[in-house]
Amino acid sequence: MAVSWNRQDNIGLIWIDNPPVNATSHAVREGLAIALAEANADVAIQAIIIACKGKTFVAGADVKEFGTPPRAPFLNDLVQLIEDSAKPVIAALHGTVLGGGLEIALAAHGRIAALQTQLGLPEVKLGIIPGAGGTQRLPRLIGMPEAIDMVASGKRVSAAQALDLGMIDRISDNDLIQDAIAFAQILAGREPRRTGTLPVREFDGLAVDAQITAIERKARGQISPGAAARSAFSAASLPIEQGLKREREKFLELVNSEQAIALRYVFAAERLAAKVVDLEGISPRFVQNVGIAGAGLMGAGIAVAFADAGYDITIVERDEPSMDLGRKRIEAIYDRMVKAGRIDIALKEQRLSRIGFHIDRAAFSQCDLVLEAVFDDLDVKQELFASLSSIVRADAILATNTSYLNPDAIASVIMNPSRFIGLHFFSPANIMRLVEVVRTKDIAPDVLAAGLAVTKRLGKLGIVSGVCEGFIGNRLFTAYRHQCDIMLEDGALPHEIDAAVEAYGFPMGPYAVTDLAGLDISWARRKRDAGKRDPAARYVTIADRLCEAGRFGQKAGKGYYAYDGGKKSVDPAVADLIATISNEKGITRRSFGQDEIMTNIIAGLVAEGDKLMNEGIAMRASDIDLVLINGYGYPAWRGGPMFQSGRS
Ligand code: 3H9
Repeated sequence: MAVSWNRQDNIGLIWIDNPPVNATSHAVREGLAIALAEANADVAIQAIIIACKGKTFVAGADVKEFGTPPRAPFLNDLVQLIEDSAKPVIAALHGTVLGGGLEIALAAHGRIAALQTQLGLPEVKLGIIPGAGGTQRLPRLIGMPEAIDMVASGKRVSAAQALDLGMIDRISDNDLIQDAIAFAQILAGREPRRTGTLPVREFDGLAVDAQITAIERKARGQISPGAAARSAFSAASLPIEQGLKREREKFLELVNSEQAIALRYVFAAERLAAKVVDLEGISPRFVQNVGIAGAGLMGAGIAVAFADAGYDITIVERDEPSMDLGRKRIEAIYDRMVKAGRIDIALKEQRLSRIGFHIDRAAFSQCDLVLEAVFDDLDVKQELFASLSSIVRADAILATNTSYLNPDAIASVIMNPSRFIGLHFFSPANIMRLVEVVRTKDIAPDVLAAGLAVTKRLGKLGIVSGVCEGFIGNRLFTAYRHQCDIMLEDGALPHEIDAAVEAYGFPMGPYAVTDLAGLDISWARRKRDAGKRDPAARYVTIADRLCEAGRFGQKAGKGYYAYDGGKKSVDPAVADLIATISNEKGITRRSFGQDEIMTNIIAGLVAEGDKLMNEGIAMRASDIDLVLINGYGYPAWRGGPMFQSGRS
């Protein structure tokens, strides 16, 4: 049964049991409404607790029901029943209290949470706004700017933060249900404190206006963050009944919007990405002690990602000065987090204490996984892995973070290549969510499963890729850049393409990105690989010519743009150079509109996506969309090129 209840002395205990995440499916809503009515009708009961079986309190409305005809009782009505209950209702929270789950809790008259609980209203990530009172009750409990921040970002807060904010009343660090019963005894027989009747604390109206404007700008075309913020803002001016009515109308308007449909696709795609047919029933090989070879920019970011996820890390650098530099890099990342208020000094120290620094590779001897983040050169990597083979345990996993080299070629020097995997992190590795989990030729199933399990524990999205030059991401990026370069040669200018791409919803256009990353590394690669190029394929020389002119990007003060005093501006010299190149090739330049630019880019991405599927490099079309969204800034609310072209 999805909902059951019993009486313990004067307390009615309602249990929701709807695995895997206790979503408020129809059976839960119906059962909860009945249980509430029965517990209220039982004269021996003075207070009611709502709690959940399994690993979490309600994690939201059932997303599988979205897009299907709604069936009463509706969640918003049920939540109102909770708030209107004559007897005090206490929500006993654990796990991830999200969306409709938090809305149930907000309507209760008391909230107690287990220590590890996380709470949030992530609806915006599904292209909707909370539809069961979240935007109206949260500001009444925690204040306007804080509530707007939560509903518009969808971020989660910890139980401790929730307590500080006033979102919950108590934390249980012992037995949640016993503590909830003790709390219920205090409220028993008292007049419930109804969240909907509370006033919204005074706030600075101008500051909140600016906050909402900033949210809308940052959303770059996505509707839900601004809509959620505005709905929360209305709590200050509208009586609760009207606020709830408007919130519901907006929810119903958005739930079947194109953006919400695309974001639901992304939600399902992310869960699908973790499912690999031949890994069913395979337990991942155990990983807790992680070795990282190299603490350059990439290695440092990777070390932070692992330390944040509770792994024990051993870093080995080639000498003392490099080791000190690596340590400083890692400390600097943590200092930035402290400065941004994301962690405190104690947490920084705790995480740093998980990382050991060494210059002798023998330090890797007890690691469960050793990942290299050294210079992307086959000889360097082969030398490293050849020596690691005799240092690490026989069952230890060996991983490469190479972006372009063939992992199977690297693995050829390893005694047992079945333990070799590619884990391709994106830079900055402690921030970027995407990791390509590369299925090498001889990989053991429990090693591939470990790659996925590790990325999940890191809070990242692992996408399985076959072996090819550049894997899924760089292949797509190359195709994307090629389309853009062709348009440059045919008549567009870098700032026009960047503007079209940014208007579409990407945070940055391709040429601004290239200037930021630097043009020199890919130039070196192009020169190295010149012999491998298909002579029949169209080759655009603009990037090479910019490099020849010393225009290596922001670090050189000039690239596709000029950077006088660090400020980006369109450079006529670049337009002249591009026009010269077009002229040399006998191309009559023409103008490109934003729609045409995007149509061409998407067509290029879809064509490369098809190739990746046909070659078996990508497992499914939706993985291709996820790589673009999480690695390259493709707007999630558009679903991705494969989704838009009807391929997934
Ligand atoms: C909402 O609440 C709207 C309301 O404001 C208003 C309504 C009127 N529904 O992620 P996992 C499934 S909107 C149905 O791998 P984890 C998921 O598909 C909702 N199913 O586990 C998967 O199934 P399968 C707001 C759901 O431990 C399985 O559970 N809430 C839902 O890594 C395990 O999922 C959210 O947006 C759902 N809501 O993470 C929360 N959620 O095994 C979204 C999950 O068949 N969910 N499933 O593939 C999450 O963030 C994570 O799933 C959670 C668990 C943190 C809960």
